[in-house]
Formats: sequence, C-alpha cells, structure tokens
Amino acid sequence: MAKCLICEGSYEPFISFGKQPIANGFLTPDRIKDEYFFEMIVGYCPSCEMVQLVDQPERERMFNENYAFFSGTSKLMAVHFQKFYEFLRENYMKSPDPFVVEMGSNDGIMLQNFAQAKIRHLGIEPSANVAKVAQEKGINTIVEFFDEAVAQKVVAKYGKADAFYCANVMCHIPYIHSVAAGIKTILGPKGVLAFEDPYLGDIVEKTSYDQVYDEHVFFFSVASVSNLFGRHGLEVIDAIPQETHGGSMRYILAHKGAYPVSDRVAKQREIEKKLGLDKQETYAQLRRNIEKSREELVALLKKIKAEGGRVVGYGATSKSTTILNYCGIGPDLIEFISDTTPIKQGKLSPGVHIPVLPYEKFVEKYPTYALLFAWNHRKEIMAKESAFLAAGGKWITYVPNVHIFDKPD
Ligand code: DWN
Ligand code: SAH
Ligand code: ZN
Repeated sequence: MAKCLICEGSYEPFISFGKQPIANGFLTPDRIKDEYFFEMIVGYCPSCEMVQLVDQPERERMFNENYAFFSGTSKLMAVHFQKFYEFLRENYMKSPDPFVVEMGSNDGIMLQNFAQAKIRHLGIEPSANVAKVAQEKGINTIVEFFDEAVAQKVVAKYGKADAFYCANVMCHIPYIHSVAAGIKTILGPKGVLAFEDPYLGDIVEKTSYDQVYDEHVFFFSVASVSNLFGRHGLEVIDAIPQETHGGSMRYILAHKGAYPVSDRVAKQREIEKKLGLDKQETYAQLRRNIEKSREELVALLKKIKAEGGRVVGYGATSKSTTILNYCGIGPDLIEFISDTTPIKQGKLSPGVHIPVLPYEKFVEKYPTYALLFAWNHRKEIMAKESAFLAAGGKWITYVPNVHIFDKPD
C-alpha cells in the first residue's frame, strides 16, 4: 500500500512502468555506468481523487544547472503564453502597480511579456541554466525551489501579489502542501493563482501514458485540485480547457469567497464523473490500454525493421523516455532522435541510449518513418515538415492509438 501525498490515505497503485531513468538525463557514453534508475509506479487515491507517482527521484537530480528542457523551443508555445499573459492582465491585474510571481519560469517564455510591459514581476526557477537565459533578457529571476519559506521571503521583499501563476510546474512538486501554503501567503485579498498542467481526463481518453515520467508527480483533475487547495482556503473559481501539451486544464483559484465561481467548474466536474475519473476501474482499464499500446508500437517498429525501413524519432521529449524504456525500444529499432535543443544534441537518450542528433541530420537524409515523440506539437511540426511528406516520408504516432499517417491533419 502506498501513502497519498495529499491526504495521507492508503491506496493501491495501478501500474508499474518498471525501472526508469531521469527523463531529461541525456548523457555522454562515459556516464552510462553511473546512470540513475527508479521504479516508476502510479496510483489513484480514492479518498482525495489524486492520481500520483508513488516514488520520485530527489528534486536536484531532475532540476539543476544542466536542465535539458528550454521552453523557448516551441514557437506556438510562445504564442500560447502571450495569450495567457493577456488573459491574466485583462482579468486579474487591475491594481495601480500590480505584482506578479511565476513559479518555474524557465527561460522566461511567459514572464518576458510582463517584463516588456514593465509590470513588477518575479520568476522563481531552480534550474540555473534556463534561469540564466531569462536573466539575460532582463527578466527578474531568482534561482530557488519555490516553497513556503521562499514565499515568506518574497512577501517581505516585494509585498503581496496580484497573481501567482505557473504552467507545467505545479504537477512537478511532491511537497505541494508547502507550495500551496506559500501561495496563500503571497496572494493579496483579490489575488489569484492561475496554473496549467496536462489534464487527467485527456490522459485517460487518449492513453497518453508518456505524460508519466519522473518530473510529473501529479495528474490533476478539477476534483483533485479542488480537494487539495481547499485544504488551504483556496477555491477553484474557473477551469478552462487548453489544447497545449496534448490537452491541459487551466485552473484559476482565489481566497475562498473572493470571487464568484464560474459555471464551468461544476460542468467540468460532471464531465469528470462521466469519464469515471473517480472510479478505480477506470485506472485498471487505463493499464490495459497502455499495455495494448506498448504491444502495438513494438510490433510495428519490428515489422518496419524486418522490411528494411528506417525509423528516426522526432523530438527528444521527456515523454519519449517513458515510451522507450517501458517498451524496451533502443537503437536497434530507432536510428537516432532529431532534436533542436543544443544541450541534448550529441548525447544519448536516457536509459536506452539512442543517439540524439541535430535536426539537420533528419533533413539531410529523410528516413522512411518519423516517430513523432513531440506529438503535442503536431500542428507546429506539420506546418514545417511538408517536404518530408512530399518526399514520401510517413509519420508514426501512438496517441490516441498506434498508427501511421501521411497527411498533415
Ligand atoms: O512539463 C514539462 C514540459 C513543459 O516540458 C517538463 N517537465 C519537461 C518538458 O516536457 P517534454 O520534453 O515532453 O516537452 P516538449 O515540449 O514536448 O518537448 C519537445 C522537444 O522536441 C524539445 O526537446 C524540443 C524538440 N522540438 C524539435 O526538435 N522540433 C520541438 C519542436 C516544436 C520542433 O519543431
Ligand atoms: N513553465 C515552463 C517550464 C516547465 S518545465 C513551461 O511551461 O514551458 C518545469 C520547470 O519547473 C523547470 O524549469 C523546473 O526547473 C521548474 N521547477 C521544478 N520545481 C520547482 C519549484 N519548486 N519551484 C519553481 N520551479 C520549479
Ligand atoms: Zn489522497
């Protein structure tokens, strides 16, 4: 029995992905002997409805001065974050000299909008290399892991905030009660917490099990987020679905009673009930769907190999680490993975050690098939890869099921 990180209740895990490495731990051959692995198990707590990792590596193993994910690698995400900025500014930042805090601001992809508008802002980002990119753009950033103690220091120095926001960060933090208490302290009386994360409903519907990797400790729903933050006197006042990262949810919270609650909150909770997110059986079925997806992907790659086809991975995502290690797919089936991030290039993928090469290598000699690991950026990638299709190339995806496609949509 595992113990819930939110309510301390006991629950039965529903799947193990076996031994997994650090998802963003791209490495040189001399580091293979020291590579770290942990058993990645996921469970659902029926008491507070939180889906969660049973165990997570210590935070410094994942977030440090060599962090490999730079938010700025996606142009469409920059557009998304500009719109998120406008949404916050228009709706929740009406005081004369507003102050905004972002947790996990990475290279400043969103905070740059506030900085350019000369709005008082602070980014809190523990991975020093990505934080440096933001600092060099003139974005006020401190290199720290946000928690309650950091929140107190922030309030002492800057005063209370009109908005505290983050994207794809809240679900990374097991000490989330300390974070929630810190946010409660930071927010002024009409202050809001706004955050986005991959949505449990989408993961269940699309069998997108690659959202599970070391960094992602929680898989949120409106129900579990309400339960969790309700313990800290914060109320969900809106829940707005997003297309990003394969289906996300934007949650808006405020001090209880400070704002009216949008109808969308109750409506989304109804949808969650219909999806069965509050039932153990849903997760048993998810496990069966994941196992089927694995069988089909491995069979397809072996068939292509037997027929003499070449497969190259597109996007050395964190998510791909789960797919590759869980399915046992290595360099025998995938020649290399193409990625535009300099820090990943020339290294080996975590665990299964497939070479990661610059994008130019993909273009130089198109493979027969490209396996779309960055499937969440499908729109952006299809828009720029028409030449690959025109040359007879085909795409493989495993979301929502394993299939080949040769048309952009
Ligand atoms: O939650 C998280 C999200 C926001 O980002 C983090 N825990 C880690 C990371 O997850 P990921 O690595 O799965 O994110 P992406 O955005 O799916 O990664 C895309 C990868 O593909 C990057 O390495 C950049 C690369 N890429 C590329 O080579 N060509 C991306 C695009 C759009 C491209 O055209
Ligand atoms: N917000 C960006 C980056 C997401 S990646 C985007 O959506 O693209 C997750 C980020 O959270 C990493 O940059 C990591 O260093 C940061 N992070 C992890 N734990 C944190 C904590 N306790 N406080 C602040 N940031 C944290
Ligand atoms: Zn619980």
